[in-house]
Amino acid sequence: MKKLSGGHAVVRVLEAEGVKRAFCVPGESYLGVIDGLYNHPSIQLISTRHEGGASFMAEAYAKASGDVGVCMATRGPGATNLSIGLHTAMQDSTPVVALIGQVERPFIGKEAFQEVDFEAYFSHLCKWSVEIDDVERIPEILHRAFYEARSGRPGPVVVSLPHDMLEDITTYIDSKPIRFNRPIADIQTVEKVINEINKAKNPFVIAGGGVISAQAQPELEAFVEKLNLPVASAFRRFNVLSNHHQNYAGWLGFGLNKKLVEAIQSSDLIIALGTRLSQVSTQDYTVLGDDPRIIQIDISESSIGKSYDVELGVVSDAKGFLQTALSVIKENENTKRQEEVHRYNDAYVKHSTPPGSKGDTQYAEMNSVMQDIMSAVPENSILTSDAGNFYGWLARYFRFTDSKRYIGPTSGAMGYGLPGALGAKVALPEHTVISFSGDGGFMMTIQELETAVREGINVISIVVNNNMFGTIRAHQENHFPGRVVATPLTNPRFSEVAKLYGCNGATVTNNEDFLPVFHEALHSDKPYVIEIVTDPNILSAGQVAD
Ligand SMILES: Cc1ncc(C[n+]2csc(CCOP(=O)(O)OP(=O)(O)O)c2C)c(N)n1
Ligand SMILES: [Mg+2]
Repeated sequence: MKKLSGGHAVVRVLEAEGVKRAFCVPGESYLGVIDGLYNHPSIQLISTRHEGGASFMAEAYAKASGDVGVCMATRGPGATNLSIGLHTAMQDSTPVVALIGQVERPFIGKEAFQEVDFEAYFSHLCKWSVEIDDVERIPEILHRAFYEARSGRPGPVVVSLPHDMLEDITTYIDSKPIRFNRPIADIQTVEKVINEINKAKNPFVIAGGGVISAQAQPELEAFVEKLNLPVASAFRRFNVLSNHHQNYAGWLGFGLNKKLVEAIQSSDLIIALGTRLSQVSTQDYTVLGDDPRIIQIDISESSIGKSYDVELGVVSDAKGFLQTALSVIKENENTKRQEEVHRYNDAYVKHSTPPGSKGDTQYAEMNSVMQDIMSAVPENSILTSDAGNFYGWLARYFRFTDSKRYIGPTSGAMGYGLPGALGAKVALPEHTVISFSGDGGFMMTIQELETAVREGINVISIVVNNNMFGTIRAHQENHFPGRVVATPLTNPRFSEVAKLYGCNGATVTNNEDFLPVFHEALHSDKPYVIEIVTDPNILSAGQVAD
């Protein structure tokens, strides 16, 4: 039993939870925690240049490592800045714990300096928000915060730490994380699902983040091979199945393949596995047709039936469900659907093959750039991205596999790409990590290049520069033709700005120059920014590819 300050007790709980990294912007209100990390032997504290960057890094770190991401910020200004990454963690079901320094207890409720009621403020944005008002309760509440972040449908938890509470002294008794099992459907329910699949004419699997977080890809692959089922990935969840697999029918999201929509609409049974069938995946709840039959399997009972009426809801961890299913399915029960599965895959392959390049020399052209990236990107790469039209080329043409992973925000948050890449690279330093951003999104978190240089986190950032908020311009042209307002941008030379930060950088204005620059970036001993100057008239991947 030791006497410890509250700040140091918080660090002891982080150690017990196995935390290896925390991302922060420091503040005086929680200096007691930061001091506990001074020269810490097992927890690396990474100071960032904006709390939005810190929360994105923690979120991407969690996705890449499978551990809980930790970020920290101070009082109202810092905590509100954290919001974007916590919102992303909520929408993406990513386990994150955010520690926030709070006003001293005697001043709470007086609208004290930078005061915000965090339990109320984050109550909708996060899975749980809690304030610790007694130093003795740090282990109990903080372990519960980690448990809440990890268990069920994972998500973000905010823990508010009053400044004076962190300075109180406690008798610290070693504590342990809460251990728990993941719910698994019983064998009768699993057999019922298989029975329904066997009875259906053309069942279709839509697989989402639940498959990725449970690391159930090998089981999904075996399951769909045995039952001959086509698989579509939910929005930005490309890694549910190798995109080279013959059962892969493509991805749901913006700019999806119309042939995939037809295939899903002609299906008489949808198996939604680890997906809540979000607005984007279903394109405003239209993709599944008017009256779909759905079996939904999800770790969280509250995700079942959230977007659609389902015929059968199965509360189960995806991996556990699939393992049970594999133990009862007989060898290759259904060969009759093979032809259809191949037809869907052919349609995906056709849609995801970039057309030949125009050979333009005034601008670099994204079809050609994507071909070059796909030809040169090493195994064990992670690609992160922002939201924006530039992402259309990545989504459409890149083939993700076990060793070529995508990490990005289903929340559609701009500014994610660069800090997301830093979080992923910190988790998996041996991997090549490449971020994709537009000029609009890159400028939202560009300052994290300093974090990258200071901490020696060598990522490659690809910035697709069309000098505008292109996605919004495209919507503007559709809905308010000829009335361009708020979407034009002027930009600095991103490659030069990168050099001023201490990175390497190059600007590419034609197709031929891209590949040599990409190779240089892959071998760079510093973070590298590749700015690609694209034709402002080509706003989406489909515009030139169809
Ligand atoms: C944080 C945030 N703010 C605003 C938006 C709305 N939005 C979506 S895409 C976009 C423009 C993106 O511009 P850019 O990054 O240059 O990519 P482009 O569409 O030009 O390829 C905007 C403003 C958003 N998704 N996220
Ligand atoms: Mg742009």
